[in-house]
Amino acid sequence: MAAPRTTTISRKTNETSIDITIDLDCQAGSGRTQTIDISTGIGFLDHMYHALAKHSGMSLTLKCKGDLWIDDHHTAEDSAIALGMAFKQALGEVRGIKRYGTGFAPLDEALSRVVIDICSRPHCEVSLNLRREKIGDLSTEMLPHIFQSFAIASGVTLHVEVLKGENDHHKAESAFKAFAIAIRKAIKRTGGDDVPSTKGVL
Ligand SMILES: [Mn+2]
Repeated sequence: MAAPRTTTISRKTNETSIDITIDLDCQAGSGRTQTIDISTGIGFLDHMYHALAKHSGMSLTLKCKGDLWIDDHHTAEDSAIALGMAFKQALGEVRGIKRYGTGFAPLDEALSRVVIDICSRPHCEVSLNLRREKIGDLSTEMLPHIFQSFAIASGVTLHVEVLKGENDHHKAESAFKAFAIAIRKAIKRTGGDDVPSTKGVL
């Protein structure tokens, strides 16, 4: 039986206070119960993290109390940083996993593609083509920033593209679902203990 890939972290600053518990191995058929409990104070952000957890097969509890009386910036940014830190910590050494993952997800007319490389080379390219200023209480400019913050904190290379779509809610949600699918594939265990790199270390 492989070691559980789960962790709990707290990240507290003058701007946000965040507690996360994550378990990467709760996909259907795993025998582990998937529990998702997200509360950031920003409804649309909760909706995106919930979709990410659900479709990646994670259990995720994420509580963020941020300075929303200023705006949504610190809460969106710091929750993504903390989630990236928790993901990296739960995954542990990059060994015995697929490493690369690709996800495509439609949501009605919208279609997104996400490619991830769990490689300790933090890099992020995002193209969402969002048109509105906000979706619910989340500024659309924070959506690329969320992907970037996660990539830097977790040390992954991440390419996120909305390939088509009209509705901004659909476009953003399809991107998070594609992200979830890419993660699910990349963290899948090979059954071995190999480091998936010609360098011998990641
Ligand atoms: Mn939705």
